[in-house]
Amino acid sequence: MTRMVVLTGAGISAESGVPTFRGADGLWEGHRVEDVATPEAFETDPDTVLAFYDARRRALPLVEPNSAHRALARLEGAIGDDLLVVTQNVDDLHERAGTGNLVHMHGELLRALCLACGARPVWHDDLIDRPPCPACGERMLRPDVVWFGEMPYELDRIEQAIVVCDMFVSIGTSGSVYPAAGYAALAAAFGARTVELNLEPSDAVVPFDEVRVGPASRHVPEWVEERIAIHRP
Ligand code: BJW
Repeated sequence: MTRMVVLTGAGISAESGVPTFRGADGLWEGHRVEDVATPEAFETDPDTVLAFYDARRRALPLVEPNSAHRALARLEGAIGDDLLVVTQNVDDLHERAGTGNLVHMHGELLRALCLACGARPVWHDDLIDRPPCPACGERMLRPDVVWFGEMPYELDRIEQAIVVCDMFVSIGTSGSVYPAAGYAALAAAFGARTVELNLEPSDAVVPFDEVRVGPASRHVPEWVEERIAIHRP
């Protein structure tokens, strides 16, 4: 049985209409994402940061998973727990497509994080008006997303899956943010085959064994159908 870890980034959701971070039409246009996606930016100007995430949360129901998200859900249907999808995305398109074995390493737009008690309630409303935390009542909720300098979620689970996987696949990520940017090299060091599916090749530190260049909506379904055909007895 082939054990796989698939790492996804903003590129997989781009064709659903969710903007990527870097590049011409990047989400933080005119700013370096490294300067604004920080706890310091939130401390300095919480209203701007809360309004920014409120707008992105409100836009989520307007977008739909695309054929790449759906293909990964089909792959899980075929190989089950041998697939772990690790997403850097804070949207909910993987789960809406049907992926269950999923880690949101940079958090989720549809959760809030209470700075008073640490609760992470599911959250669909705005945060700008400082609503009370459902767990402790304090009005100290922030978006449950991981900013620069903060610890991503479930790193142990991710690394344990990578060191035993046979294949590591990176989809639609620029490979510019650590620790995710180091995962392909980690997988390769432990003997996995590494594959990149991206609109443009990323700046990988260690070259991938295979690179397919083009839109995720085309390459991911093709790659998944190949994997399912190989898996079929
Ligand atoms: C398509 C497409 C189509 C387009 N089809 N493809 C060394 C080791 C460890 C840490 C560091 C280190 N050096 C520096 C650090 C610190 C820092 C870091 O990485 N800095 C860099 C600037 C160098 N990292 C951190 O601070 C992280 N925490 C941390 O390290 O904790 C301590 C620790 C230490 C040691 C071990 C473990 C931990 C936290 C990083 C948090 C990142 N947060 C953000 C914001 C989240 C909230 C939000 O959504 O607003 O996460 S930043 C932003 O970048 C977001 C993304 O998840 C992340 C990655 O971006 P992504 O997904 O790659 O998007 P883009 O836009 O960059 O690229 C899009 C790609 O899609 C491109 O390649 C296109 O070609 C492609 N594409 N259309 C296919 N149709």
